[in-house]
Amino acid sequence: MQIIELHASVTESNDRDADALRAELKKRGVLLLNLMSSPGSGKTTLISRVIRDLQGQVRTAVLEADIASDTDARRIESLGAMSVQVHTDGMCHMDAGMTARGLAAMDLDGVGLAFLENVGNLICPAEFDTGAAKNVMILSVPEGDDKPLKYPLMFQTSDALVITKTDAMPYFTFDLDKAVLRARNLNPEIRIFPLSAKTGEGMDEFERWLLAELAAWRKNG
Ligand SMILES: Nc1nc2c(ncn2[C@@H]2O[C@H](COP(=O)(O)OP(=O)(O)O)[C@@H](O)[C@H]2O)c(=O)[nH]1
Ligand SMILES: [Mg+2]
Repeated sequence: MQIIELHASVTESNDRDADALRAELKKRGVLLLNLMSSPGSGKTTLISRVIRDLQGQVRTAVLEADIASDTDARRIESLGAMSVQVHTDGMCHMDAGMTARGLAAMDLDGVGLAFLENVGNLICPAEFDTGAAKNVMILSVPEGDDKPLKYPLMFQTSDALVITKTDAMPYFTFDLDKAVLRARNLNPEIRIFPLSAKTGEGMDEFERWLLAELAAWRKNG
């Protein structure tokens, strides 16, 4: 299990680093997805489910970013997928240089999907381009349907919104229509996938989207 200690990148332009990383990953045919959410909303569980469901169809690599511990990277490795744990030196987000250094520690040959599990919070990760092809925000049912009102930037910068833990819907006051409407008000283009990584309900549609995005990424250019 590899753990890398990283500090904020010192280059002057994060956007330039991000574009350079995106271009390199495009050349290699790797679709990098930046997963952002509150702690405990279900990022690692979702990635684990995708790895299991798509085993044999696509190779997956996972970059786990946390302030401490290596529990998430171990969870991913126990599924047989490649994973590296990055410690962010107390920082609440990943930048493009850190993402590039984390990915460089993995052998990406033959990898199709790469997930960056960003540091859990809904604020700073939204402000930094990591070089990912797609930003995916995860909102879980227990967090409530009002999060688009409180953290608008996260919804505005995401290409897709996964509304997870739908199996918990009977136990919480969560109005799915309201959540969808509020997210679309901020970002009319956002793709929305209600699902449960626990029961598997709704996973199909999300996984079809991932594979379609990978195919498009590899085709254009
Ligand atoms: N009921 C239910 N629990 C879930 C689901 N996804 C994740 N969890 C639980 O939520 C907790 C946090 O999940 P985790 O994947 O570690 O969240 P992360 O901090 O965002 O990576 C764990 O106890 C998971 O078992 C789901 O779809 N349904
Ligand atoms: Mg996690």
